[in-house]
Amino acid sequence: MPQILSNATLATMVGADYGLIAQGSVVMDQGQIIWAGADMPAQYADMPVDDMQGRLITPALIDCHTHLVYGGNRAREFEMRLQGASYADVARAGGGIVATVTATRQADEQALIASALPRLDALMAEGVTTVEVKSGYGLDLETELRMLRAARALARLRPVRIVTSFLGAHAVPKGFEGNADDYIDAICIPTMHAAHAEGLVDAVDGFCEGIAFDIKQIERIFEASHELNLPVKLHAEQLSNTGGTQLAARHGALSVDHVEYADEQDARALAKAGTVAVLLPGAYYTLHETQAPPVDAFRAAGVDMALATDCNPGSSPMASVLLAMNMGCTLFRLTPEEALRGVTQHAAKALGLKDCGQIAAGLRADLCVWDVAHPAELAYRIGFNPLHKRYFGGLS
Ligand code: DI6
Ligand code: FE
Repeated sequence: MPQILSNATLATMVGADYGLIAQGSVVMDQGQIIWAGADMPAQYADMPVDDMQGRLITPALIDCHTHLVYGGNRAREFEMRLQGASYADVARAGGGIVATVTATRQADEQALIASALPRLDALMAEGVTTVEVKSGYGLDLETELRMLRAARALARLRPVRIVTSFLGAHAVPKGFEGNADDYIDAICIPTMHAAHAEGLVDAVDGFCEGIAFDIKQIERIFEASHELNLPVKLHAEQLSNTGGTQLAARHGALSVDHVEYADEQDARALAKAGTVAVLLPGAYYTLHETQAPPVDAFRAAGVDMALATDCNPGSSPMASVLLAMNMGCTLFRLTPEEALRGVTQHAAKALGLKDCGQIAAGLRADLCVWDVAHPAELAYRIGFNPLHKRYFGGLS
C-alpha cells in the first residue's frame, strides 16, 4: 500500500531553484518514490495521507567524504596546532595520520564499531541516510580489512547506507619512511586486492600531497584500481597544488576532494571529465587554512560541487552535515542552494550513486522532513537541527 506525504513544500533538487514545488506530495511504495508533484493523480486521491502541515521535504542528506572509523583521538595535536605547529609539522613529527594509525591498529573490530557509532548517530540525527567511509588508518593488510569490515557492519546496525572507499594510500606508514613505492607494491596494492575479494571496496581513494604520495605513485594505485574495475577518487590540492586534480580527471575519477589549491585549468579538467569537486570546509576551518577552493572557477567551468564533513580525528573532527553546509556558505561563499545540492544530488554523483540525491519517481525513498518553510534555512542556522522526520527506503 503506497504511503503518501502531503501538504509539503518539496525541494526536489530536479532543475533550477531547488526544484521547488509548493503544496506538493510524495508517494512512496516498497522503498521507492513512485510519484512526486503538486497535482496528485486520481489513483491516489482516496488513499490515506500523512499531512506534513506545510513542512519542507528534501532528499535525505548524503555525507560523501568521511573517515568515520578510527581508533583514539587527536585532542593533544589540536593543542599543539593551537600553539603554532602546522598540520604538516605535526605529521613530520610522527603525529597526524600516523598517530591515528597506531591507535587504530590497537583497536579490534568491535572497538572500531563502538567508537564510530556515536558519530554515525550524530550524522543520522540530522537526516543523513548515506555515508561514505574510508579506510586508511590501518596501512597494513589486517587493519585496513578490519576498518572496512567495521564500516560495513555499521549498515547492519543502523538504518543507513554505507559506501566504502579503500584509502591504503593515505600516508606512508612506519617502516616505509622514504620508501613510498615499496609500500605501494608490498602492502597497498595487495591489500586492495584482498579487500576487493571480500567485497569491502566500493571505490579507491588516495592522498596526493607533499606529505603523502606523488602523482606517479597515485597513478599506479589508479591503474591497479582500473584492473579491478573499481572507480577512483582523490584527496587533491589540499595543502598545495601537486597535479592530483588533473591526474584524477584523466582517470575519470568520481570526485576530487579538498581542492583548495586547485586552479582554473584544474576546474576545466574536472568539468570535461564530469568529476565532482568535493569541498570540505571542516578541514579548512580546523587547519586555519586561508586559501579557499576556487568556487568561482568551478562555477564558470560548470563543475558540480559537493560538500561533506571529512569527519576524521585530525583535520576535521566534525559530525554535522548541516554545519558543513553553513561553513560552505560562510567560508566558501556557496549559495544555500549549492550547499543543499552539495549534500544531495552532487554528493550522490561523487559516490557514483544514481538512485538517490533527488526527489523523483524511481529513486529510493530517502527523504527528510524539516520544520522549516524554505530550504535556505537549512544552511543558515548554526548548531540547530530542524529535522522533523527521516525516511530511509520509505521507513521512518
Ligand atoms: N586529508 C585530510 O584532511 C584527512 N586525510 C587527508 O588525506 C585528514 C586525516 C587525519 O588528519 O587524520
Ligand atoms: Fe579526507
